[in-house]
Amino acid sequence: MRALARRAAWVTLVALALLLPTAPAQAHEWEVRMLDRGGDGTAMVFEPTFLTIRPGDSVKFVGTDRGHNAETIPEMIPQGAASFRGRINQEIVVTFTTSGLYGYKCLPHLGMGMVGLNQVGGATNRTDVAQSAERLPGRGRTAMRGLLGQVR
Ligand SMILES: [Cu+2]
Repeated sequence: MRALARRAAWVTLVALALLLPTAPAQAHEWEVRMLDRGGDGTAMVFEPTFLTIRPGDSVKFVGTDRGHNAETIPEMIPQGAASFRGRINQEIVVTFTTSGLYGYKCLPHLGMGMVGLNQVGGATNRTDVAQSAERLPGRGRTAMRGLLGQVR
């Protein structure tokens, strides 16, 4: 009787273990810091400015210095992908599920060149992003052109 009860408990445990959801395979969380000055002396930057990641990975935008945010630039994300918008000083974690290029900016410092680019899988929307980059103001435009040059 006691052995039977123990066996029933085991069967229940195994059944429960089989029902547990499995973690997504090798999804990685990256970190992008929002800085007043980058490692090479450039003012107002995201670091790293360009990231190549896999679909399912996420990026944490860290407010290392104050007065910055991270938000997608309209027309610079893949079709059907979700945009994101952090508030000033807000740390956000964004999961990228749709493949393509994601151009983003710090709203107060766009004209100073504070933009970033994430390549998620293949660069499916490269032409669209390159066209939109030409409409960015000031150093935002030149910075985004440089980032697009890193896309493979
Ligand atoms: Cu900023």
